[in-house]
Amino acid sequence: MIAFRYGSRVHRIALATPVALLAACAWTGPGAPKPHTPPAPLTTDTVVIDLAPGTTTLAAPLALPAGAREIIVRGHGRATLSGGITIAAPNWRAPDERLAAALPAESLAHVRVLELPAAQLSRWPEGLAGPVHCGHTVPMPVAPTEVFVGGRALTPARWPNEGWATIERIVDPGSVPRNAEPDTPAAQRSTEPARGGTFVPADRSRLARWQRSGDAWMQGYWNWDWSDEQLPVASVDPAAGTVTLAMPHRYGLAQRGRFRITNALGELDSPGECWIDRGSARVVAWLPPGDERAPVTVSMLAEPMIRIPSGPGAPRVTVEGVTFECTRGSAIVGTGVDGATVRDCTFSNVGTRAISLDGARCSVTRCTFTDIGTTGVHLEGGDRATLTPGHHRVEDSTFTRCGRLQRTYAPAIEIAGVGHALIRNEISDLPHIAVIYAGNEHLIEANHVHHVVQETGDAGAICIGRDWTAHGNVLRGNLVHDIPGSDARYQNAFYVDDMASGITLEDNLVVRCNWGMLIGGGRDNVVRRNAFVACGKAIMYDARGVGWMAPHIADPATSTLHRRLAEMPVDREPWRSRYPSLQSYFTDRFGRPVGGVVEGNALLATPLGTIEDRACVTESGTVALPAPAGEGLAAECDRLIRAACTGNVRIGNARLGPVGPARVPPLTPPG
Ligand SMILES: [Ca+2]
Repeated sequence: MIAFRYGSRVHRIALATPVALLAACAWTGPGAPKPHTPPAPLTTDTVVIDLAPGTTTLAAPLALPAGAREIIVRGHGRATLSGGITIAAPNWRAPDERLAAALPAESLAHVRVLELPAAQLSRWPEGLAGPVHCGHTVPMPVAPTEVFVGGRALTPARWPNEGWATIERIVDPGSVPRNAEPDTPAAQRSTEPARGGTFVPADRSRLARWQRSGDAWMQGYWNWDWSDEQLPVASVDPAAGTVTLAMPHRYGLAQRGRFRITNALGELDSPGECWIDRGSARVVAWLPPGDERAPVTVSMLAEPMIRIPSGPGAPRVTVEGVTFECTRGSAIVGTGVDGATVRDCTFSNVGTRAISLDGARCSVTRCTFTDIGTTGVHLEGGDRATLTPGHHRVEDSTFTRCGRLQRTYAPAIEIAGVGHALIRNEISDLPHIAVIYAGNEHLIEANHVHHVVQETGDAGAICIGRDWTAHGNVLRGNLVHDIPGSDARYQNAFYVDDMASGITLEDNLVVRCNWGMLIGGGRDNVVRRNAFVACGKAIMYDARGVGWMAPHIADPATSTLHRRLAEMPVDREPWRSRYPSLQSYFTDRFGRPVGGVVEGNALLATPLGTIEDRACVTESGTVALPAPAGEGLAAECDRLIRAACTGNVRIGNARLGPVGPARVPPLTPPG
């Protein structure tokens, strides 16, 4: 099924049918089906790999032929690349006696068992994978094997079925790895052998069933509201009422923490839960109502589905119109990549990052990301020393339910380096941050972000942190709404955290958020012409550098802020001319938020908030708009959100819109 078009210097390779199972990845391997073996070396300019409608299953990354200047991977119809097993007509059966004895009695009538086909399993030599250690600062390398029914992941059997359980008492917080790190102030630094913590759950009625559930793990916000970590259970002692973890939590366990047990067969007690018996290759599940006959997919592939080539002579790669789903690893990755384009693609039920590229001029356009295990799109590029832009772009794309497995620091979009643009994306339904940016001169404009930071605190929808040299970033014309919270947990729309400096936030509209903008003590941050509607407070511009953070910037040998500033040549060009104020951060009012500007912002049914150091941060031109009474405010919020999504809005001095993906017709690939 290969079509060559030498005349036009285009080489076409067609993966024609869904039964091309595995062939796509086996061009160069032993036993590769002849029809999919590209002639080598290629001397043509462009290779087009046509994916026919239907599912092509990958047991290894899609092989891209060498020698071409350009490769286009093009999907036709609903062409899908899957990294797992598909069972179109599953034969669910009642559990056997041994399994029944391990299940909760109330589940017996509902739980069914599905044997996974050995012939298909054998294609992935690594087999079925169990839970992995992951969380904040422990990026999930590859997700566990998951089971998807009707397109949604089953939940590894857990308790509580919704939300989190609380801790009554800490017996032993365990060791605290964070205290051994080099940026911990010397007075607080300590090193001890790794030791999992022990605690007493507030509800101890289920410890006996946990004790019988081998291979159980616990996922928790064990100490801070923004640091999740999934850790294996070492032991459960029903008599003592204690649980001991097999590994320490980064910050040590705290009584204020919350947790849930997961992958515990004894907790399989509600629709949508499952447990994978890896030893006998069976899925044990209480299926969602009506899903008994739905196709089942099981994620298997640990490697990326497409690895973009790099280096001298590497082809420029375009991926368009392809659906990626059901895989344990990433969909598209590349290091040192120039000019990769991903457009009109769909990513769902991906285990880790959907796209991770480093290099220059890569773009992600009109793509949809749903139920991503960790981060949706991660892009790095550009040179900070010379402020050379990387020119990556993410635009007109939609992100829903990222951070599905790793709950914190797994945003929809993460960018680092210099000079990238995030334009007209819509991001919603996340436990933690929507966008993390680091570096310089990024443009984040006309994005629509809502219902994020749903499970965490001390976090914002769009965040940067702990860098005096973060200059030149512009966040403009974004709409952020519906982030409820409290003063105690300070959820916010825009977070310039831990003295990050040199950032401009302008013409943004913030509706129904706890706090609008939290500027954590940095210098040279400009907050102008934004509008805040029905928020708990508009702005908190604090002075933490002379407060709780003072010990963290007192010693240049341990301070992350000092280290990051020392890494940038701020006294040489182009830094010296472009960001001259950086010359005086240590000599002019060290630690204070010098150069902060709060100007021309509009408040509607929202208090301004707090500016802690008004000698350093100037406030002017704030206007309070008349607020509709009673239910009129809710209607006005809805009206403003709709208006900003569909057209141009002016409220106070802020001008923005339309936000979110441009409504353009979908790609119609050529036949
Ligand atoms: Ca359960």
